[in-house]
Amino acid sequence: MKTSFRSLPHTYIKFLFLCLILNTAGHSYARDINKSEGRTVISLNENWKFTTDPEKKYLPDLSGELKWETVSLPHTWNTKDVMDDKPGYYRGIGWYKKTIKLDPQLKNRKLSLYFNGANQQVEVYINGKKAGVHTGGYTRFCIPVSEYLRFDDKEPANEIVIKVDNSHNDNIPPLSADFTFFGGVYRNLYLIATGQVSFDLTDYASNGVYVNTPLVTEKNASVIIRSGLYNNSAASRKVIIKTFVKDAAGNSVAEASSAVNLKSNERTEITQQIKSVDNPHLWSPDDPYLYKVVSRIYDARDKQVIDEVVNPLGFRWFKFDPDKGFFLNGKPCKLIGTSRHQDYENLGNALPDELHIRDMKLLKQMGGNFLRIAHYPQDPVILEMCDKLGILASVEIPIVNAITESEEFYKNCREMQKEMIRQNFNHPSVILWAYMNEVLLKPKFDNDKTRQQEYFASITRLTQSLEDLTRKEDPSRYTFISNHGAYDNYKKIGLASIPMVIGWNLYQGWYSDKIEGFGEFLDRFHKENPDKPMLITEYGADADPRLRTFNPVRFDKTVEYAAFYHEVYLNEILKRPFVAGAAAWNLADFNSEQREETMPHINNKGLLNWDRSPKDIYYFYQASLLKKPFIKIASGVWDQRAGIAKDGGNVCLQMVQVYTNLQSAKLIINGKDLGVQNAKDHICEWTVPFINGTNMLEAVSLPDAGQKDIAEMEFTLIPDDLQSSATPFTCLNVLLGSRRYFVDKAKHEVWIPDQPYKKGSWGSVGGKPFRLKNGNKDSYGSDRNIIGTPDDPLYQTQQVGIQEYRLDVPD
Ligand code: GCB
Repeated sequence: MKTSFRSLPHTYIKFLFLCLILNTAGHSYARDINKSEGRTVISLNENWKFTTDPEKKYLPDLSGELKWETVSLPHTWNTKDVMDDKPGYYRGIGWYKKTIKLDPQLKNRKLSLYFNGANQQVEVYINGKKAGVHTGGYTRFCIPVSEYLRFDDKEPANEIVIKVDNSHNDNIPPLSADFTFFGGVYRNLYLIATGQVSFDLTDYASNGVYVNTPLVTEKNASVIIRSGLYNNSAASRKVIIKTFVKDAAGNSVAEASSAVNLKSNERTEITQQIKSVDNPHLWSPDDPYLYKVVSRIYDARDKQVIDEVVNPLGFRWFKFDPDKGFFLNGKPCKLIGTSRHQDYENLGNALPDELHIRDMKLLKQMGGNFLRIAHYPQDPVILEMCDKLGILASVEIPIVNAITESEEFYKNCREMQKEMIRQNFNHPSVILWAYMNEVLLKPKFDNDKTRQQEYFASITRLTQSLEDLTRKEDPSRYTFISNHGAYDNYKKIGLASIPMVIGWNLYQGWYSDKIEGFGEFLDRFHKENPDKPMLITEYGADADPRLRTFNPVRFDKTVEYAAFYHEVYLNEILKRPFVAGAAAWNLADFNSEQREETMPHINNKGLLNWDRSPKDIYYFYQASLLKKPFIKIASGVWDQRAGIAKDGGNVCLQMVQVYTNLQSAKLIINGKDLGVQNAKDHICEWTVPFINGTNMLEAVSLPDAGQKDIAEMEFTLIPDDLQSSATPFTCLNVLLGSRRYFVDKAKHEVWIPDQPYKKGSWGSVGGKPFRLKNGNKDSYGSDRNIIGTPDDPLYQTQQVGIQEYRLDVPD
């Protein structure tokens, strides 16, 4: 067979990437060398001209004074302005244009533009004519373009123009949210050429084939395959649809074949059944064994392959039990993982595939078996990786915080839900379809209670309609939504009962003050709703990696408080079987342009930093979840330290934590054995004497010393007595009015906590730390963006009302 394939999004075809874009005199010449009728997918990512259009004045004429820059896709126009000190970021129109020449042989093919995603409203123009539109920034879409294209060598070449608009639109979710709505064609774009007869690309941009496994046991499994196909030609065609179930080695283990007579311009659907695959190799997080379903259309006369798509197939069965939690393949399986946003430092949301893949590997390496894809469907490669790595997943559409009571809004929500389900239907990793997040967080009409009741009734109606739609689209999965901790409000309007599973975003000990409230909430919900399965869909605490402390308090943004918070939460989650699972908020720090705080524009609740380097707490999850032996000097992440040498000595005592899943560990510093500690909840702790300069730490697992970890830490010793000769005073950086340390890695500077003045030493006389008067926050100082510096924590705290600040420095 001479057919070549590019992997269609969300299929995982073993493919020959046929990308023939030859640059000829400034424009591209897309040529298909494949003479057979099979499918070709050509990347259209390179060489776009891009400009913004803040005045909205260039439609339809794109000539004139516009300044174009050359970009490649994935692309967003918001990478820089989301990080500057000016509030807001560009939400408006962006234009992309490109010229391509097409091989005359493509003339008899059906051509479509396939977008993996563009935020959020798109219009496509080809050679000046509008070819299609799409609404919604997070789902895929496919625009048939054959009729607008020319297939010759003449100038000018075909011009493709894409208008993208990320302006706020009341009729398109999300309306508001704690993340940035980056604009642009921020995922891959393809030109797909198929024969006139092909699998259906127009069914909400799915690949036209839906694979169901109505029965799976250890002994056998049945498969039902529903395929949509169309004949776009003027003549009727006799075709044969063959479906092969292939195992991981590529051997066909079952087949089905159907003859179909397609009339001219007919779309039809056929259903094939494979009654039994014997002794199926089951799919699970520990053993994510994948079969594939290869679907082919053959011409009945010459037996040529006309089209082919490949879908993943994993044999598994699952259920949520309200008392006992989640079961996979008949065995209890606690779902533990994270939620994930799709952006990355310096790239916004326009990521190459490798970075998406890396995130999934990091989740797996953490020991996670669950991913909440929040708050919107993400790049197709995410679910491909969940299938491959064995990560169970939920996906949701972006209805966040509030709704608009308009037919247009409801319609857009329903369309997004259908797109999401149909595009991702075949992933064995998907177990839950969701459609709302904290929709009562910002209730409208607070000053008009009667009107507010109507608004709540509209929310209930929308919930019910999305619930019905989801159950109809896919009866094989569970439905769910995520609510915030205002339980009674959700209960009152049915949002704690309509979906099959209820997700809770809980922040006791963060947004509300008592961490014990978390366990209490879980027990109350379960008691009042004994038949409703539940998941914790969010919990988290901000951790700015530059802020450290030995006195963690809520809202101090230190790594230590977040570590404490996660330790408590994970423990509470694991000890309650009725909690089916939990997704920590969030896998990595992410951009939320309107946030200020210590690291403006960043939500710091990641277990990883924005560049995906781990925070200490990531290692805690590894120690708690991994089955293979694990030991890590978690405090080793804080490798530039400073502290006070007390009583004229030449060491500073500071606590060091080691995370391990082994029984105990011993710690050695600079060759000195500090003794053995038994791990309690996977944590061992030592008080460690640091010397000035480089300190070498080694943690060794016990009883057998098979595992060890090494950390090198730079320490700046500051004498308590500034005149002391044991540790000569050189310099002092103090974080006024704060109990935190601020680590500035780039400058090799560590700022230490403030202290009251002591004779011979330094500190403030009188005064108290500045606190924001903002209600329930135990604030560390100001939570405002300090303009003109990336080092906000240095300026956000103060000791106010001091009588004097004294430093008894030597001459
Ligand atoms: C939530 C939201 C999420 C926020 C998170 C936070 O409950 O669902 O979008 O980012 O809290 O960090 O405040």
